[in-house]
Amino acid sequence: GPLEEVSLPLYFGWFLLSSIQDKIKCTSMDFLKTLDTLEAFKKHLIDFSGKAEEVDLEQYFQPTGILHCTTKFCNYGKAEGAKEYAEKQAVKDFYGSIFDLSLSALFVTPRTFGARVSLTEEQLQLWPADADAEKQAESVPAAASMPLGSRAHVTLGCAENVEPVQTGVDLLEILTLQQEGQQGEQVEEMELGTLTYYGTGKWLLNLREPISAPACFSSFYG
Ligand code: 2AM
Repeated sequence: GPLEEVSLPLYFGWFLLSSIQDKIKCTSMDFLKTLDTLEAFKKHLIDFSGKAEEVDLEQYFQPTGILHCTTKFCNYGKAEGAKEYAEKQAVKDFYGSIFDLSLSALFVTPRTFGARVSLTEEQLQLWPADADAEKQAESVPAAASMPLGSRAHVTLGCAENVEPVQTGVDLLEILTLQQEGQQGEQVEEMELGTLTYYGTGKWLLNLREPISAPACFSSFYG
């Protein structure tokens, strides 16, 4: 098939359809705007600016292009397990299919802004089985013991000089704190859901109503 004839892509993933991209961009910008004005956020500004100075979060995070949830970063075949992933039956079967992704939380750190994706059993068939996506986040030691697919996310923005790969690392850090029993500090009931602070600039908004996002499973060559 066509997947074998050309070299492997930069990555495989779910690409959000354009109608929902606009909706998510609006919702996420509204969230940043609100977060910026909260006293609780201002109290911890030092995490973001190194000084207690105001930050404009909408400027702080640069958009990173088409919204997607990476399943496997292949780096044109140079990444470990890339070929095996491309040859998985589920990858071939579902290539080009539309899925409904459930965006269950928004999170903000001094480095990244993202949305957590809660995968269904069917969607997990497209997640690298050996959890190497998790292993790639070597800077989070406890990540190995997290349930498969914990890292699934959509990057919504990155701080200056931060690579998008950091978003998954940041999410795993927050989930690891949760798993270790850290409750965090519930700071606010917002219209969208409950906002919790996990220390050192880590904020998580659990969405009351998950956002359902139609997305096409495909790949990106760049
Ligand atoms: P992201 O999934 O957090 O957005 C191209 O760089 C895409 O591949 C981005 O979407 C990026 O991060 C993802 N990516 C880059 N390097 C990666 C890695 N080592 N592991 C997993 N995903 C990676």
